[in-house]
Amino acid sequence: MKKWFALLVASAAMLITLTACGAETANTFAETKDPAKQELKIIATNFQFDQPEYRVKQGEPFTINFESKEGVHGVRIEGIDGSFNKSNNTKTVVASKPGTYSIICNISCGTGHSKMTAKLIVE
Ligand SMILES: [Cu+2]
Repeated sequence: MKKWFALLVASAAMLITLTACGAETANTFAETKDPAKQELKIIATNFQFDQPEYRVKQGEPFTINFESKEGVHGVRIEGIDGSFNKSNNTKTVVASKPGTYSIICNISCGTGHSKMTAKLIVE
């Protein structure tokens, strides 16, 4: 009986943590029409992004510019609505809090697709 209760408490705690994390990520970035102070330039080739980590400053609008120099790639950044590719390659957003967010290729581009990951660090 005690074990069962402990398990229930543990699962509930885990669920709360997961939900909280998701909500936090979703609220970090907001699209803005304010002039950008930084640029987040991401260049994709077969099969990698040009940097393992990208950094932007919290509270300063930044413009995302995505370019695919080789192959057909797209990019999705955790917490930022939509994705970027050749025809839709830019957006200006602002981050409200620091954190680390995953960057992934969202177009099934070939053998190295699963290795196409990077990080966006908001500092
Ligand atoms: Cu890919």
